Amino acid sequence: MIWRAGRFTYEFPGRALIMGIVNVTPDSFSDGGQFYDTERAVEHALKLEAEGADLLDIGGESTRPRSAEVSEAEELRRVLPVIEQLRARSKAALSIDTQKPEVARRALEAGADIVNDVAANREAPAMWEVAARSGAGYVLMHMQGTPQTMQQNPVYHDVVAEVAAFFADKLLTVQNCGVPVENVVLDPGIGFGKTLEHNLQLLASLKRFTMLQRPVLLGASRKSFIGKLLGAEMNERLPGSIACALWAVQNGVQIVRTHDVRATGQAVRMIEEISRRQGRQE
Ligand code: HH2
Repeated sequence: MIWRAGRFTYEFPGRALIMGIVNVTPDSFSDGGQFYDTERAVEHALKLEAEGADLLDIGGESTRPRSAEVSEAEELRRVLPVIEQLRARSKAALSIDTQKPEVARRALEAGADIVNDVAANREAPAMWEVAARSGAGYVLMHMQGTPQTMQQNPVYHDVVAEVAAFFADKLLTVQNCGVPVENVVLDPGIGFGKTLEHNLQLLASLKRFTMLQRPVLLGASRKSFIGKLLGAEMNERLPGSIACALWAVQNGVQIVRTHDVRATGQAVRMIEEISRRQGRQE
């Protein structure tokens, strides 16, 4: 299976890709304010790359539950200089994490390779038209509602079936808008309009999504469901996050989105080497 993403083409099965998170925000749920200026964001991104990130996901608007919406001008002010500098200084693939088509368009123009679309549940086609024109990779993520409303009372009849149906429906929609299927990655959107139980059910059923003939991305890093399940504060969630990453890779997920690149990358490499030998022995 091929994934085309701007300047990059990835082939799977292969080793899993590590996507490092670069939040150029004052209010992200786990690291808000830490990398909230161009220089610090760029240094952090280069550090994540040195630690083994294949992809760098740059975001200028927090999507944590009940987060404040950011204007287009402010979001552009945060992310564009970071993307421009990384395009010159980094060899990693660059992803723009945004809900706004104009931010995606300008980010791609500045050198981003991938649109990470957490709001793929919208109806308007503008984002898909931007992705179609550019040849960028496109992350199609499931969310119920919006970041402002999503955790109020998420309800599903069958969360796994509904996310699978969403993927099937949106895969057709984005292709109708001109996004080549080879550019699309699917993401069940852990924590986006989901209870603890929904998140665990989605993780337990990842094979339903990895069967769909597109690469799957998973972002569980430091999320609150880990804290809820384990009674772990934000700075205690690395073991739970790594467990999710390893489970995901063992179930066929090709891209892991994480704040903790070195630790997660090491754990993933370890399990991949062991799994490969198991395949040879059987
Ligand atoms: N999670 C977050 C943001 N973007 N994109 C994808 N594709 N998948 C995810 O699971 C995902 C995402 C939330 O994490 P973070 O960026 O650390 O927080 P915030 O949204 O508060 O900036």
